[in-house]
Amino acid sequence: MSVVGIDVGFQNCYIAVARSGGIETIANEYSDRCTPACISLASKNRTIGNAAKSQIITNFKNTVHGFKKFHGRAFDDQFVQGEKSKLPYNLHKLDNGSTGIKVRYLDEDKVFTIEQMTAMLLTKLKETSEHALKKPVVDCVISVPSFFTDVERRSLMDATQIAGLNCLRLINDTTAVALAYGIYKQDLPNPEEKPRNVVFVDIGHSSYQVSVASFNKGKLKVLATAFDPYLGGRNFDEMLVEYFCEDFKNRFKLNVKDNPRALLRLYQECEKLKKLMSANSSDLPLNIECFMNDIDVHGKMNRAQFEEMCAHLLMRVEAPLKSAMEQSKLSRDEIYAIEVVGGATRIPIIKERISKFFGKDISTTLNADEAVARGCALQCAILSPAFKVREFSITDAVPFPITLRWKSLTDESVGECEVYSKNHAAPFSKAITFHKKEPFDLEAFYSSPHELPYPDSRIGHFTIQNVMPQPDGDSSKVKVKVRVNMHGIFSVSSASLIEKQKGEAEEVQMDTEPTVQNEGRPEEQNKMQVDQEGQGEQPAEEEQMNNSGSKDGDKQDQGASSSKAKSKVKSVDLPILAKTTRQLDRDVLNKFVEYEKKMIIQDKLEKERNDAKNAVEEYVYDLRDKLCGIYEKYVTEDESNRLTIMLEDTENWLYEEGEDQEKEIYQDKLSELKKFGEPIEERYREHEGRPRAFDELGKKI
Ligand code: ATP
Ligand code: K
Ligand code: MG
Repeated sequence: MSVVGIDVGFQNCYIAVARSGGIETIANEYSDRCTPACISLASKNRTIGNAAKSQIITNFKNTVHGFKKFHGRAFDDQFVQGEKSKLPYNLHKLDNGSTGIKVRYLDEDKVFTIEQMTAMLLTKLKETSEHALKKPVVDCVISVPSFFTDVERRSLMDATQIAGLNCLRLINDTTAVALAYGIYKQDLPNPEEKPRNVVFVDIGHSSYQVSVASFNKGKLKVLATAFDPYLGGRNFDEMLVEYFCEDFKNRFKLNVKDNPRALLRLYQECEKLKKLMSANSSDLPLNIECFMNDIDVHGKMNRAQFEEMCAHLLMRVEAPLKSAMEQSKLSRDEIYAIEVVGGATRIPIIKERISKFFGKDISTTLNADEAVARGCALQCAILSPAFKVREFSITDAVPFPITLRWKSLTDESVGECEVYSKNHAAPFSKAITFHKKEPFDLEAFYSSPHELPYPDSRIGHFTIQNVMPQPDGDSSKVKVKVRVNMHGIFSVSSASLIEKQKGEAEEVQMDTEPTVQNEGRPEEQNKMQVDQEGQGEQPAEEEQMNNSGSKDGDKQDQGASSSKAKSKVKSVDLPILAKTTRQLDRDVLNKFVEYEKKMIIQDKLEKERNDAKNAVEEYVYDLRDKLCGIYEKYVTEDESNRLTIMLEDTENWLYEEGEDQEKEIYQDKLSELKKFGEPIEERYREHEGRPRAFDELGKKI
């Protein structure tokens, strides 16, 4: 299996892999360890990553970026609508109400789902990893913002499947960073000692995440998470763009916002300026030649000015820190270190604000760009039976409380209980026991919608089927297992009818009747699912913690409501009918899987065609150079003249009717040229090679 970790950022993606030397981040074909989250669609192919980024301005309508936050969101969603007005490409409402992206691809209008867009990006990252590891890559761990809800996570999981990846875990960004921090630390307190508490801060291009984690030897536990999902580097770019739009309007009478290309250029220049200001506090220029209407524009800005105009953004730095600390119930002097990562934490005033909040210096011991990817790869290595890595257990936290409501199908009776409180350990399975005579409904939802960055608090609707009364007419005991899995996704994982027995321990007892249904998604049937219900005899486990961060998924008691039944009971599996927030049906997903494969082939063919064309062009230039260089002695003037004309014709052809031909045509063209070129090359080689061969021989003797 492959050991690969992928940080899918809003702007930048990084890959880390496990090789014999340990975990390392790898570079793509541009020798760049960062692959931009950017896809450009064209009439013959798509380009992804760096090559796509260079199309942002030239092919702005079909170059897609900044789409990560559309996962799981309805087109009518306020956030989507807000973004839509600022994007150079078109969004499109899909039949199921979700957000699609409309582009020209293969000379047709085409709408892609967000899952498909992210899958394209993942395809690229998969290929880059395969190239580095020189073997197929399927298994991987992918990062996700800690505030992503069920629907966003499910959508991302669908994307991984479309790309042909088997995501072993969606790991929260800050948890990946915590793992990268802790796993190599030799001096962590022993398990019985007071843990070391560390705050992790990740400010990327689109969002701001904080977590507090405690470390002991061999383990980490996330105590709290907090976030501002809408604060990141791009907000600072926006402020600069706004400023210069106004400035250019006044000084150059230009309406930048009416010109998408100019606006995109301004965004790029402002981002560069922002980065420069991190290193330099003096006045810095912003110059763009031929900006609009052939006008060169120039402006300037300095750090103090920048900080002043971003004051309202900087005010938002404190809240998540405060919230995370309050939730963790730790005082500031119990914090051992504050580790910051993410590109936007390079802005000096941001670092300053964080440092000021804690009253101590912040640490930047981790690689700000690569820590998330490295953490992902480490998690993948831990999960891989093939890779030896230090035992390290990871207990993450549930970011938003989850409530389960049950409803009788026949009468009015309802009830509810919060099954996962905020910061509850995750992944985690729970068993809930109901007493029912007939099928019942369970509805899962996030209990505090006001905390949710996502507009919809629904998680899923589960009907527990085939529930029947006991032969004596009594209610049956129905045990329902719910779970927040490795990906942070909630599910009702199983339901079973327990044969009547006396004196058993029960965790939660409910007198009303519900129903449950299972979605049966493949990734939930993976090996991490330890709480599979058997058909026959099995020990009853009322509550179980599946601390899947460690290799053996060791189980722990969860305290409070935990109890263990000693008796053996007989249980019968009950079918669950699940309707979750998942967007894509199985057959739609399969169609997308096939389509992605088709696009991969199309890209490959197009690349081969281009390579064939380039080979002709290169041969033309190379031969021409040599004809008046090293080959000069080996051709007659006549021969040389004829060939030169031929090369010129070929060059012209390449710019005219030869511009866009099938691969075979280029290959034929090349062979035709070689028919004339190769004999000359041969003569040259023979002649040049002979004395040297003698020399070699002479040396040997
Ligand atoms: P997200 O985490 O929101 O999904 P991401 O992971 O793609 O986004 P990062 O790569 O962590 O984001 O950070 C990118 C941001 O950091 C961009 O806004 C970029 O301009 C900013 N950035 C990078 N270097 C600097 C710097 N030297 N000074 C200021 N900002 C910087
Ligand atoms: K990133
Ligand atoms: Mg990031």
